[in-house]
Amino acid sequence: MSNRENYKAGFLGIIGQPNAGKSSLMNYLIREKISIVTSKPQTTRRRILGLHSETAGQVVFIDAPGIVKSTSGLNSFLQKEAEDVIRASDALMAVLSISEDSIERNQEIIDMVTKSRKPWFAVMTKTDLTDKAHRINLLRELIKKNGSSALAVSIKNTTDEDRKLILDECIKVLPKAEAPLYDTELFTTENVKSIVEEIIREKCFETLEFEVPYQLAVQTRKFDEDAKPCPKIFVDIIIGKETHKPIVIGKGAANIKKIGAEAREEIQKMMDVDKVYLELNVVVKNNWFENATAMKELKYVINTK
Ligand SMILES: Nc1nc2c(ncn2[C@@H]2O[C@H](COP(=O)(O)OP(=O)(O)OP(=O)(O)O)[C@@H](O)[C@H]2O)c(=O)[nH]1
Ligand SMILES: [Mg+2]
Repeated sequence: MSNRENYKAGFLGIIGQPNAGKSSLMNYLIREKISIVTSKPQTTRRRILGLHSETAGQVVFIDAPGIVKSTSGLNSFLQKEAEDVIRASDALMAVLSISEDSIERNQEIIDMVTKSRKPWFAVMTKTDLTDKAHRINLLRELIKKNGSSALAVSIKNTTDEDRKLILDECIKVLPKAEAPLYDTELFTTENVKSIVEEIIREKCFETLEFEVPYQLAVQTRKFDEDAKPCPKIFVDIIIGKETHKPIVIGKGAANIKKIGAEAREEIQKMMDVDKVYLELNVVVKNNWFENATAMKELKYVINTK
């Protein structure tokens, strides 16, 4: 590794409103789909680590849930998780979407990262949305006024130059380091099992409407990677109400089949195998999202290590 003296490495928290494009941005920067993305807010529930390594340094991205305010249940976990990501990070990237309804929502994020007293910079997202283009200058001014330069990105219309500009800024705000924090060949520290669970949750989020996806969790029951002739995965889709069961299954099992088919295809790609056996089982755990013990079992618990 050249230029050891200027080598940088550290944790960069990705902070923004729900649906701002945080996970999309991380996946784009690390060139791998690690964190799930859907059109619905509050997709990301717990922190997901993504790694970018180059000669100048190593960025350990921490993709966080969007900022929500709540004092109970799963939403309170989301809030604490995002706050804990801020605490655990060496520096922060504020992700500010030009499609945000009000400038105050972006100001709120800027205030949070400023208050942390950690080095930070901002990236404006969704700049391809031409009907919102008039907000770009306003947002740029706001970011400048708060002491950061404003990088801009559209993941629908990406360029290598944008990517490099953002990655350079990420490395700039990180502390000096002797060595990388993780193996430089890795894209993530997530294990295959949790990526599989997240892929299934993504397909549920995309397929199901209203409160159903928000009261749904995914838990692996059995994961036999070495099974022959192909890996075998048994997964529980946990729902909060008995009445959600027919919705998740769908007419003639249409929804569960769709979720299974889409998830299986993506899991096969991710695991780099021709075939996986995937069995989905719908399980009711009444109001699990309001129950601390049930949430803990599903790993929706702050892990401060
Ligand atoms: N048009 C457009 N859409 C984008 C862009 N970036 C993200 N999106 C879309 O915005 C939606 C939310 O993206 P995510 O990456 O899941 O957003 P997030 O901030 O991680 O959301 P949460 O995890 O729910 O907080 C998805 O439908 C994305 O496809 C962009 O640059 N342009
Ligand atoms: Mg996300």
